[in-house]
Amino acid sequence: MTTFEQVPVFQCEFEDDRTGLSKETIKRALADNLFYIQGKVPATATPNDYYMALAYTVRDRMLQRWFKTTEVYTKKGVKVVSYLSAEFLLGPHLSNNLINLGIYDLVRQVVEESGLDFVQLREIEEEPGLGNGGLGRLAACYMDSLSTLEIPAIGYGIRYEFGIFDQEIRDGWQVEITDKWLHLGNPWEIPRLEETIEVKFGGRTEAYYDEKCRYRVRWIPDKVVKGVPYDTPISGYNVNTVNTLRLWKAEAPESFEFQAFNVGDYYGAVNRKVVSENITKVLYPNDELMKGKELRLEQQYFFVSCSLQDMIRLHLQKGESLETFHQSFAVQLNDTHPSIGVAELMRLLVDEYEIEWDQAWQITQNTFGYTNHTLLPEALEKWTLSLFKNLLPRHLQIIYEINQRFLGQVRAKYPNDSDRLARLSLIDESGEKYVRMANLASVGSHAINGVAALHTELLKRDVLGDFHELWPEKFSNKTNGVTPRRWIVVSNPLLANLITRKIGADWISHLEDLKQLEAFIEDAEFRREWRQTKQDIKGYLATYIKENHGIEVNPESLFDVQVKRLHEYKRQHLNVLHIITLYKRIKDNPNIEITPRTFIFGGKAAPGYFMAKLIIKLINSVGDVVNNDPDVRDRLKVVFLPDYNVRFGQRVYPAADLSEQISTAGKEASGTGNMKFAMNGALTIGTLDGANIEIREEVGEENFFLFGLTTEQVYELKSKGYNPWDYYHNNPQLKQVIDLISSGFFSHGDTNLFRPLVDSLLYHDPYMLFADYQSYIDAQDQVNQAYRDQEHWTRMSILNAARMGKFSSDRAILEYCQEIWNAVPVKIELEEYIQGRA
Ligand code: B1N
Repeated sequence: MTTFEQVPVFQCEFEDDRTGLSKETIKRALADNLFYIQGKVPATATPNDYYMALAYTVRDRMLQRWFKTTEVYTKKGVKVVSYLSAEFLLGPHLSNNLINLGIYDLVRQVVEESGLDFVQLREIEEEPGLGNGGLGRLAACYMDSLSTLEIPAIGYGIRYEFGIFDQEIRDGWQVEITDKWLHLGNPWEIPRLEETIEVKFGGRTEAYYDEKCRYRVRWIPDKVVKGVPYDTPISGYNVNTVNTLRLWKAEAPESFEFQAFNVGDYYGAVNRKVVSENITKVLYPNDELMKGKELRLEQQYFFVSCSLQDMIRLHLQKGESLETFHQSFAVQLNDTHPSIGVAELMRLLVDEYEIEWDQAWQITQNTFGYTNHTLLPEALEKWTLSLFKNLLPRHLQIIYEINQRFLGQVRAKYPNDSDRLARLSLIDESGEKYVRMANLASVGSHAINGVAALHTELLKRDVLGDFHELWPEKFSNKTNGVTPRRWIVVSNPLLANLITRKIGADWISHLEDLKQLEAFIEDAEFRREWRQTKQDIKGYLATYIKENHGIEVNPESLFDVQVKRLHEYKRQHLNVLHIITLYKRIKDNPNIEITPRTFIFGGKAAPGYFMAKLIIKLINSVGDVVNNDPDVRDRLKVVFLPDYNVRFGQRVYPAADLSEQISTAGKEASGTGNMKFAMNGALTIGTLDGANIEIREEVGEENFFLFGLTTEQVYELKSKGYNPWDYYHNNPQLKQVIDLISSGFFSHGDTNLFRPLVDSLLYHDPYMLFADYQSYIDAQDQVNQAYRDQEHWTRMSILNAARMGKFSSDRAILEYCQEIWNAVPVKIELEEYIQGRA
């Protein structure tokens, strides 16, 4: 029999010709892909057809590298990082891949010489919004860095048919629209139908003795769902490595449907299929809120089981035995969302592969690392025992077994300490019983980390304090980072070019090199160029806002930006209190000298989060009044830009002068937007929270506008009894602002509209806006002063960007590799005839 490799036409020597990088070859590839893949000729082609042809042309130029990289996973001795995340907020692929492949300018030129509008085609791409916010975007940045650092890695997640909803604003209120990102096809993914995996749900367990008289348990599920992998290539910058992001789609298995057909239950069979396929339909849009919905646990178990089975298959294919599984894979849990993996790996090893419990436990602990991303109590995942038992009966037994053994150890170490046992237990028995997923992840992992220095300290002290006491050696900090490829090179080419002209291009993969910019700080011409670059980008954003939202903004004004999910702890409403304060000042004294500002907001509220939605309405209502008051004379503008997403982030970070990072101290685990702003030369106004602390440390306190209570002061004030009324009564300015909202001034006389918000502040103020109000206003006044001295502002802006080396995701990934994963780079070598090609 001939194998495909023996058939000459299937060998790749003509690859040069097919995916080469001469202009002619690229031009022909565009025409070929339009005709042979899209099935269109120019006479009938839509802009989307051209976009698809372009995307395939780029994807084709990654395939050789992708295959070579994938081959590496199958080599003995290569350790692969497996990043398990329920969210990957990738953003548009096209530009990012062109930059990473080093062919952006070339391809752009060819597209334009072909008579097509490159920018138009680029904007057609639907971004995969498979995440809520920072956690999902972090996973995407980490995938970029893993490839760039040539670390063998696979990202595993869920191929949601509907990602994060699209946001519209109607009459100032958020309206959610389903995100149909797949409706015109997705050229970046390849389904691998032959690697489909089966996942079981529900049913019951049964004990039995095997042929060697060993006690065993089998799981008799009542439902089986197929997981179909869809692979997306993740290119690295300036290297051959192209790693894989493998996202699972749920499908009903045919075999199960036939059973139903045989008893004549046609409707039941089809309905079952629909129900199974629901698992990967939609991303839960509740950022940092645990709702305990069964379908969410199904999603989590579904993708984790598919992924672990996939890893086991790859491991066994290498000819290795499962005893060495942890030497093949380092599996990182991106928060507790995939933490059921601890019980699932135990089930696979013990039940399916008949490994003894103790050894299986060793393997499991050596395999997993757990990253915690939040301290907010309402975000900590826990599942009722009844839900768990219905869906995953075998896993519940395994969790009980893990718990019993674990608590045995605790009892030995701390005799007669029942409170401690109750706190450490995997089961919360204080009321209705729950499985605590953070405890499961902590027990089942060899490494536990927080995402910024302060966050890790608080984690060790509070949420996982007992675990820290037990196993201090498991804990470490891994401060978040973001990829400078997407967040500078792709989103801010003007700044990237300016930097490269000064210091060369090495900074793109060695962000510490930005330090070299400090040498030019006294160069007046460089400062002028820096300032002009920022000005140009602000101009682009102003044009975009005008064209897309019909609002005129002054590009000379200070661009003050807060873009992030809407959440009370992030305090977008504190920002609004500042806007109203400035507005009052103008109303009281219309000729007052005031630094012109444009306040730009963006962000989505969870659809069921009433207070967050009311804050959006407040921003828009205040905007209506301020933007239309002739006394203001365009010195203040307030715009809420709908549908904040990765693509809009790429427009807005580069255009910001001021970055608002104003969460209550101790609440924002890290933040990553804060890093994207500063890298692009924005100054930060912020509290001592999350990574703000480290950013301030790096850029220098004189280049950062600090305000607000520290975490300690927040605790102290709370414990001695915080009373927001004291601030209201003692601060006339604050009182005026609050009274103005209450009076209906921003709501056409309706005194009820914002009452829930005002009452929440007056009676509870859980995030202590009132306590921080004056300090925030004072810091904003300093911002105004500083902005008036443009030379000084520019110096501070340059220093911010120059000192951001630490916040590259490359640094973060290197730390994970060295301190948690024990993973090393593997160079991907290409055959000679492909070298120097895309
Ligand atoms: O993770 C980011 C951090 O920079 C942010 O500070 C943090 O708020 C964010 C449940 C979450 N923590 N927890 C979530 C997301 C979705 C969900 O369903 C929780 N997101 C964060 C990256 O470390």
